[in-house]
Amino acid sequence: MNDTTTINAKEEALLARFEEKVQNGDAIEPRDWMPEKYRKHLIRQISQHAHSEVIGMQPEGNWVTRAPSLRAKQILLAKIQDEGGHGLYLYSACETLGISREEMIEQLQSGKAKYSNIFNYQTLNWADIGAVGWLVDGAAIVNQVSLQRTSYAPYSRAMVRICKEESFHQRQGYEIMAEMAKGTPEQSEMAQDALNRWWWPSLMMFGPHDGDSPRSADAFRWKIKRQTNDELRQKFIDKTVQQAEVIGLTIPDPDLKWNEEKQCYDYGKINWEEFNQVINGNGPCNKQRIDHHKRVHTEGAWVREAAEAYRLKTQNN
Ligand code: FAQ
Repeated sequence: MNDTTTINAKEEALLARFEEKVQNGDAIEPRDWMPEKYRKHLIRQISQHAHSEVIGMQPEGNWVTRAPSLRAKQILLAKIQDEGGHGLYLYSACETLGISREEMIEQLQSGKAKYSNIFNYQTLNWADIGAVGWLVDGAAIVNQVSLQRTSYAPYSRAMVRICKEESFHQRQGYEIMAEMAKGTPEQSEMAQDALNRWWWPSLMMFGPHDGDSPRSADAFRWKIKRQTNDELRQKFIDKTVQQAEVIGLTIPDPDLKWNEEKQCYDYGKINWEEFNQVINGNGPCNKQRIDHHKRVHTEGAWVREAAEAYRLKTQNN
């Protein structure tokens, strides 16, 4: 037996052990052996998730100084800080896979790494802040609750923590929408208009339909994903249609219809051409979001340098 055969046999045994663990529903920890493809798949997904949380602070941050009351401002500030915190948990989880924060930031800023389609749309008025909380956080929760059972333990632990905070976010958005929907005719019109603009991009957040999702096969094999893009999208639609009815708003989809047999809503066609444009850098705000990230990252260099100097000083003492 030569060296290569021995190495291959060893690798195969490790792979078999890994597959068995995943199939048994055991969690994979950073110290465990894992196939390179699994590690890369996770780096892609977790880093893109982290970037989404951080870029997602921008459309909301835009409204902090224009919140209509001190209470609204405090709540919005707390929510945005939470999103920054979610980004940090996720970057840390991703670092356990052997990629540095600097590399991840470089991939985001160079356009190599994606972030959620949804944050490339403008928040035009206060009703949009309601729609983001209600729909965007609402969609994020449905996806993230499912990811709490993902096979990679640091990602799963981050999801448990994040989900607790996300439900507060969804409620603050729904409260804004409910208040506006029962306000003056102009306010209720603004709420409906925000729903009209955010509904379809929110459905796109779940990714392409199952048959068109190239990453899903590996994600299921390794139990990274537990439910398909379409299953999660359907869950979100069924929940949200009822919430819209309660506050008297109309979902902007003429094909939306309760399907008695399937016990869920049928819905209209999603514009995947728009989705592809947006995730490939050509949405209404892609350039603005990345330019802003680059500028703030450069301006914040001194904070990172100071933190590093402090770390070295305390380490040497
Ligand atoms: N946007 O084969 P699949 C939040 C890409 S957090 C952009 O189905 P996969 C909190 C996908 O990356 C929101 N790109 O891929 C908040 C792939 O391209 P790639 C973020 C998308 O990974 C609220 C290609 O299309 N949440 O909102 C999107 O199996 C308010 C093919 O797709 C997460 O990231 C999209 N929507 O499934 C913060 C959850 N969908 O990478 C602030 C974790 C697909 O090969 C304010 N991620 N693509 O170049 C996931 O669950 C999955 O990665 C999916 C995509 C479901 C997003």
